[in-house]
This record gives sequence, structure tokens and C-alpha cells, in this order.
Amino acid sequence: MDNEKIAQNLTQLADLLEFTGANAFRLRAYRNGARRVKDLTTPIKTMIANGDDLTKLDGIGKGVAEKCVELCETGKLEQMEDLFETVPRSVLDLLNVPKMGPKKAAALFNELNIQDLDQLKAACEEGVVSQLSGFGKKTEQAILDGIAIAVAANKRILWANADQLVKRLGEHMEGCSAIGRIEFAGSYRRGKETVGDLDILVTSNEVEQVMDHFGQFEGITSTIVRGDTKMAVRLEREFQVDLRVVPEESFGAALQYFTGSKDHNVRVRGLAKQQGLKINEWGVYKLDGEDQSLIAGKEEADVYKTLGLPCFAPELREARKEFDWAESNDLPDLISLSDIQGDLHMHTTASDGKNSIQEMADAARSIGLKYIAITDHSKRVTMANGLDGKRLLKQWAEIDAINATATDDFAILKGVECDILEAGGMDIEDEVLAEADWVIASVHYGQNQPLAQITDRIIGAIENPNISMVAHPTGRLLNKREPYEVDLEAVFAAAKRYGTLLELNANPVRLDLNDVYLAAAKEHGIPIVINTDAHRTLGLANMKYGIKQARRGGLQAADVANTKSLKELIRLTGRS
Ligand code: DGT
Ligand code: CA
Ligand code: CA
Ligand code: ZN
Repeated sequence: MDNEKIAQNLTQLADLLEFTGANAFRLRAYRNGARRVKDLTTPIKTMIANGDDLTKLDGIGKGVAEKCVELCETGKLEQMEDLFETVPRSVLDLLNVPKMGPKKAAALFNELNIQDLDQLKAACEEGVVSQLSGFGKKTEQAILDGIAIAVAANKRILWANADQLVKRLGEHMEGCSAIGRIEFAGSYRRGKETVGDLDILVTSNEVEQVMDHFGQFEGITSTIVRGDTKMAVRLEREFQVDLRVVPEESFGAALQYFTGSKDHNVRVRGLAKQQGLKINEWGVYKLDGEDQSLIAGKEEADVYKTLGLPCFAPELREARKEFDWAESNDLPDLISLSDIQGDLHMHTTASDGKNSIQEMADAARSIGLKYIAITDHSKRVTMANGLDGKRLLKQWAEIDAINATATDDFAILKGVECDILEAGGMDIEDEVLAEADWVIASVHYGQNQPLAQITDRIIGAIENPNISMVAHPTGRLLNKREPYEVDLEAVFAAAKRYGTLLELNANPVRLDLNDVYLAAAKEHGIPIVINTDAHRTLGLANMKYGIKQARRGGLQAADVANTKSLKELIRLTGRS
């Protein structure tokens, strides 16, 4: 029960209470408590174990503290279980519709008895929703447009969340002595940004024992099937996990098969056939009239090798370019986390971050980075207390002072994440931007504008000689918000022409640019910068998610600007 999970539970409790019309004061207490818990750097669990009084933390009252203790001790909240008796779980799915707050969702449930997304869709189509007070035609249409996203959000989870689940499942499975090798295959292994279900592969001769053990994993809500080699279960929120138990001699073939992708496997099978071979999840076989003999299966690399293929990095197995590259001996040497030298997008307490400049710098040093850029929001982002020119200049003077006291060669670049205004143009005057080492341009407002307008705004920023990089170029939020309309080909052409870099934002909800666009940017010869956009020191650890996506895009270290030394980076951005 980590802080994130506690916060989730508190938020969910508040959401559920909203459906029952509980008083607003209590709801606020749980929501504030959730926010507070999420921001804590010490695990609540540890604090409780130490006998600390949680109510000493501001924003956490007696009620919230009790819930925290209950969660850490029992793993659940009794009040929430009770609420589920009257409010069906499926009602919570309504909250996945973009811009649907708990108040609106509660009104739909209480006044129209809408219990799930299907019923919501039907009600919108019949025009019933727009007749509710506070809803209107426009809202109804927005809800209808958002239902597809909510449905998808319910089906696929973020890679980062799958990764947490993999860690827990891995630990659980380790407790079974009958298991030999274990791998998590499927889209998870390929590093796909969202994962539809998890595919676990283990070797064992004791299938029953392994399946019994798997069935004891906490969080399983039902077993879908249990057969001779395959078992599938459902976890909370309908998420499925498939387990396959295979003999040692087939592990490599099974790993290859269940890693996919399906399209990649279709190509592999075709290539096998051309060579008079047969491949399936049990092995590679040489066909000889009626007979067939097993020639590979134990190791994945051997499976590929017998077909004359390299053991492709899982991230490349999407039937895009990998077979062409293999044929021309041109497979990219994919980037890895240790190639990264710096992080050029992060926030501090000056805007909406949680840590100071010094704290961010120290944290970056401790994970081996050589440089960072501090890039707080500009003034247009009032919600985040964005900085105007005057505050920026003051912050940059502070950065100069901190750099001057450094005893190593670690450097902090003076930066800003400057908004591209709705009407075009930058939020900060050019004279100020010219003083910075590193200027990021971002679209945060006016995301519903038509394609030509957003494209013009971004190209306008690219043409500005003060701008170093465009952040999260499509603005998408996985499972939450579609990308805005933008002509990326035009953006790439402009970026190439003006020497402006493009970001791969490593936040697991963004991963923007995505894999396909990264490959396109690489073809255009545009250097990519992989940044965490950290809002706290812990956020710096998100770099690994960006690396996964970069690998899926076929990027090598040389394609990524922040693998370079500071000196080379500065040369690349044309600043001195
Ligand atoms: P997901 O779960 O939707 O995120 O994506 P995957 O790729 O994990 O797909 P999944 O779980 O349905 O299947 C895992 C792998 O098993 C898949 O990537 C390739 C292999 N596989 C599954 N069904 C088929 C099939 O009908 N033909 C072939 N060739 N391979 C399959
Ligand atoms: Ca899967
Ligand atoms: Ca599966
Ligand atoms: Zn940012």
C-alpha cells in the first residue's frame, strides 16, 4: 500500500460518496488528503509503523488519518465496500469521460439512473442528458465524444502501471518453487505505451502447483479459464492476466510467439515457410516429407537464428521496418538509459513544481546526470503561477549563483517553458528569452483550434531564434485527451529548416512524440530531446519510460540531443 495507492483509494472514496450525496465538507477533506498523501516523500506506511501521528501533517485530519491506517492494515476500506452495495462499480467509469467531474457523474446517476458507459451513450444519443439542469446540448455532445476515450481507458492500462503490476506479480511468482524461468511477454515486453493484458510465461513441470500459486495473487477478482497450459484471471477494473506454463525446451519459442506482435509473427512465419521450416509456440521444425524434427525452441535467440534472423529488440517487433533493416544489416543500436547525460524540462516551486532548484539539481546529480535545464511555466499559465520576464530574470540570477558555487562540472541551464499564445506568438518578450540558455515552447491553451491555426502557432515558435525546442508536440494525454490537430509533417519540415529540436516527453501519460512520429522525425534528421518534465525530484525517474518509447521509434543515442555533452548540446542549439 504505497502513497499513490492510498491517494487513489481516498479519491475513489470521495467519488463514491459524491454519488450518495454526502456533504461537501467531507468530500473535500478526502480529496485534499489524497493530494497531500501523493505529495509526501515518506511512505505513509513507514510513518504508521514508526508510530507517527499523521494528523500532524497539514491537510490531514482525523478522518483521513484513520482511513490511511485502515488501508495500510487491511488493504481496503470497509466504508467503500459498503458503498459498492448501493453504487455499482461501473458508475465510476463515468468519471473516465474527459471533463466529467464527480458532480456531473452523480447527477447522471441520481437523476437518470445511468449506471455505466453504455447507458450514458444511449442517453446522450436520445438527447435526454441535455435536458438535465446544468448540462445543455454542447455538454451532451462533448460527453458523447469523450465516451470512446473512457471506454478505451477502461480497457488498456499505461505501460508504467503495467510495469508496477509486473513487479508485484514477479515477486509473487518468485514464491513458487516449481517455477524455473519466468518472462513477461506481449505488448508489455515490447514497451507499448498502453497494455491490453499481461502475458506471463513460465517453465515448470508442475503445472497444477504453478497455477494454484498464481491464483493466490492478491487482487484477482475472478478466474476466466484454467486449462492444461493456460490460465487467465481478471484483476480489479477488469484487467486480464494470462499465464502460460511451458516446458524448458519450448521456452524460447513461446517467448518469441507470445511477445508478438501478431503482425511481426506473421512475417516470421512466412520467412520460415520459405525456408521449408515450420514455427509455432513450441519450436522451430524442419520438415522432411511426413516427418518433422525440432531444431530450436529453448532459447529465443536460437529460434530467430535458425531462420537467419537477428534476435530483434522486443521494442522493434511491430512489422514496421525491422525486417528490412535486418536484411540490409542496418538494425539500429537502440538508445539505453545510461546514454542520457541531461534532462532539459523540469519545474520547481517557482511555478507548479514541488522542489527547489537546488533540490532538483542535487537529485539529478545523484542519478548521474551532467546537466539539467530549469524550465518553469511562463505567466500565461496562471493556474501554475507561471513566471513573467521579471521573475524569470531573477530566477536566472539565482541559477548563476548556484552554478558558481558548484564544485563539479554539473551545470544548470537557465530555461523556461514558454507558452505559445492562443493568437500566436510567445508569452515572454524576446529580449528576456534571449537571456536564457534553453527555451521550450509549448501549447497549453487553445487546443481545440483547427489544424491550420495550431500548426501556424507551433511553426511560429520554431521560426523564433530564441526557441530551442517544442515540448510535447501533439499534446495528447493517454486515456484522457486526444492529440490536438496539427500537421506534423509541416512541423518537421520547419524544425529541420530552423534547427529547432523536438521533445519526447517521458511522462508516462504523455509519451509525446509517440513511436511512429519519432521514427518520422528521425528520417527528417531532427534531433529529439527526451525529457521528464519532472514536477518533483522523483519525477526525474520517468526518463526510463521515454527511453522505451524512443527505442520503439528506432532511435539511437546519436539521434537524441541530451545524450551529448553540454558543449556539444550548446553547439547543436546554436547558442553560446
Ligand atoms: P495487448 O495485450 O493488446 O496490449 O497486445 P499483445 O501484443 O500483448 O497481444 P495479446 O495479449 O493478444 O497476445 C500476445 C502475443 O501473442 C501477441 O503479441 C502475439 C501472440 N499472438 C496472440 N494471438 C496470436 C495469433 O492469433 N497469431 C499470432 N501469430 N500470434 C498471436
Ligand atoms: Ca497482452
Ligand atoms: Ca494476452
Ligand atoms: Zn513542463
